[in-house]
Amino acid sequence: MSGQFIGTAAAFGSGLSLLSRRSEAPEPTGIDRSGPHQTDELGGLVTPFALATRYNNFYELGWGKGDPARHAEVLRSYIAAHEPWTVTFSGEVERPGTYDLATLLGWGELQERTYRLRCVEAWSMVMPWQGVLLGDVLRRVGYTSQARYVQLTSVFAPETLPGQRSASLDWPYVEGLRLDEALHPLTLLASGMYGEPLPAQNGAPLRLAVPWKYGFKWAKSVTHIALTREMPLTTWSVAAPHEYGFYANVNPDVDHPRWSQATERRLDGQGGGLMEARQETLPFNGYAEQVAGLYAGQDLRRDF
Ligand SMILES: Nc1nc2c(c(=O)[nH]1)N[C@H]1C(S)=C(S)[C@@H](COP(=O)(O)O)O[C@H]1N2
Ligand SMILES: [Mo]
Repeated sequence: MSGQFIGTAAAFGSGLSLLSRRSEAPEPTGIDRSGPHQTDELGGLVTPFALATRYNNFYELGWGKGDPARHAEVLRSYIAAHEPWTVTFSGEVERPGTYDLATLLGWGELQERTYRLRCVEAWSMVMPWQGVLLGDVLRRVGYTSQARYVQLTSVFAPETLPGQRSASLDWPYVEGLRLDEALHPLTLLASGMYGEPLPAQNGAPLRLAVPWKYGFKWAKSVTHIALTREMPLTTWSVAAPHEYGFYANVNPDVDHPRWSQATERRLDGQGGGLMEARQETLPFNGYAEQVAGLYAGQDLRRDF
């Protein structure tokens, strides 16, 4: 694969030390690191940092789009109080155990990717990410011949996170991928964005980035990764099984039961906030060339 949306750490000098210290770093505020000519490989403008950090879905921090930014300090403090952040690997793995973030980030070469994030709610952003391949991490931990799926679990701290005090969703937030999706070279565990440590509202200190799937697959603030034989439960397919499936591939031909998925509002800061014109949604969010082969022979209307 080539193109400016995929790259490694070469241009990101002190990246690794930044990554390992990221949860202690001060939160960047009001920084717009997206230059006027920075785009994804399809020419889409990178969303301003200020918008990407103020219009979020992170239900652990509230249900409004502004709530995650408003409550970010709660998660920041939680992370600081739990240094070092750890991720526990279990299930069909060769070397189960709990590993700290710096160790995990050392298991892969640092990647720089500019990805579209397409929310199932029919808005989208273009954001630059830094992280490691989930595949590199899984190969390092090792998976058994029985492993077929990966489940990722987000932070669980109901005494701290305001959204987890209500039973609005089944907490903790869980998401999953088929093993071949998890091993795909587009699938990242991101620890930074816009060249900064991941802001709390965007899923600090470590979140999934899987650009051909709807945003709800991009689990934030990951604490557990389990390899499983059976398809794991996922939060949204449990909450509303007729609306959200396990696969959740971006697909303009399969509408949400309550709205069309044919178009999206691109939040690129050009239209005065949220007034951007709609644009067409692309199959697999524009990554079909790379990932369509994963689903050969599969009925993607049934496996939505
Ligand atoms: N743990 C957790 N992860 C989550 C969510 C959430 O509510 N909780 N929301 C998802 C949804 S619906 C979207 S669109 C993206 C939004 O990511 P962003 O706020 O960084 O743009 O995060 C996803 N990851
Ligand atoms: Mo979403």
